[in-house]
Amino acid sequence: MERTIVHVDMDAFYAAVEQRDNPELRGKPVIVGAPKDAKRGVVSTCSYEARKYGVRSAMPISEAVRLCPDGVYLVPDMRRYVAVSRQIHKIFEEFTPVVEPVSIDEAFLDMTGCMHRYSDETDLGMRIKKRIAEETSLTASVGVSVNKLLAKLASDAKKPDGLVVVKSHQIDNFLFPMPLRRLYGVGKKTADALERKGLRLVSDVRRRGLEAVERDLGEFGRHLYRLCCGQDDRPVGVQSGAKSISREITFQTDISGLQTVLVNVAKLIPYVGQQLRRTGMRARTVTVKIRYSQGFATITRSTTLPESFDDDDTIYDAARQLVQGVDRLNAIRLVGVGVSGLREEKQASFLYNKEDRELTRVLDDINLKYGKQVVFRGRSLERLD
Ligand code: TTP
Ligand code: MG
Repeated sequence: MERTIVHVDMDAFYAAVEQRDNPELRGKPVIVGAPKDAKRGVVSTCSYEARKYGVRSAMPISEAVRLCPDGVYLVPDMRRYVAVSRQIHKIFEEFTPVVEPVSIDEAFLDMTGCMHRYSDETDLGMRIKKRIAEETSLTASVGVSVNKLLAKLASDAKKPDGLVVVKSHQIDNFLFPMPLRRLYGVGKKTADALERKGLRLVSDVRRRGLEAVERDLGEFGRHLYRLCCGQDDRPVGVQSGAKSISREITFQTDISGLQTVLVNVAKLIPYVGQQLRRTGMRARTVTVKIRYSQGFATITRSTTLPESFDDDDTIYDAARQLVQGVDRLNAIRLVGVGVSGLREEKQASFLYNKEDRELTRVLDDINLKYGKQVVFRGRSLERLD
């Protein structure tokens, strides 16, 4: 059966909240991330006025200042953004119980079987936008299509304040001019490699044909071709989002020794843990990955715990035991830590150590504010002995 999937994504989210709450900022380039004179810090987001200057998320503040010296630079105020995030996610629930929150300002809605309430997909999209505007005085961009892949591309296609509907007979027209790097799962490195093979747009892949693409790229080629046909069966649901969260470091010079490996593992864990907590998920499995410099041999070790977790300490304890069980800890080129078996789940309250919970929350808040790990636990400091 054909599905109706909606993707909603707020426009310039943090910056839009700032402009809403301070009318003087409206129409101005607003950069949220760090003060103008900050030595460190990155751009969380910026208003569309600032994007005209080339400012982008994740750019160092210093670079933003160089591009847009007259911008208004603000420190994020997560409390207000989270409050708005709650409001919009509540609105989604008014439309359907099948909601998959993706991030603070974004969600998928499965509206299959509910369409008799609307004259068509455009009507549905307009009503969602209208409810968000009434409730929050903010704009969102909405995409409506037959699956998650297309709905997300559609919501992004006419930002800000966009509404794009892609019906099944429009899929090819919509996708053909799309750069491959915009597709889910095609990262920058992959996109660069594809471009060297003459594949830049969806239409390039489609023209080359499934057989040739599969011959050249194997299993990934088949997957890519499917995406380029706009096929995506992933269901909307809390478990179908990220299946795992991981981080890794590649070293400029190889590392050796248990202590050094553990210090690096400890440095990665706050990133993994923070992302886990931000998505409101809990995990069951911890994985450690080690790549040796010689021949790029890679090993992974995993352990699944009896209880789900979302705290850094549990991840660290499990990772430490896994590393201790590895025979060879020299000439290491890369170390990674990941969690999987994700689900949205409340932990029994007796398992919580309240103070630790509070500490984690404060660390997350600070680190989120600065867009990087500025405060961390002692285990990730190099030992001098
Ligand atoms: P996005 O939806 O990616 O960006 P946006 O809402 O600011 O802009 P638009 O959707 O119109 O392109 O992210 C939502 C919020 O998440 C964003 O307002 C700030 C935060 N964020 C970061 O803190 N760091 C990042 O690198 C990104 C991409 C987002
Ligand atoms: Mg957004």
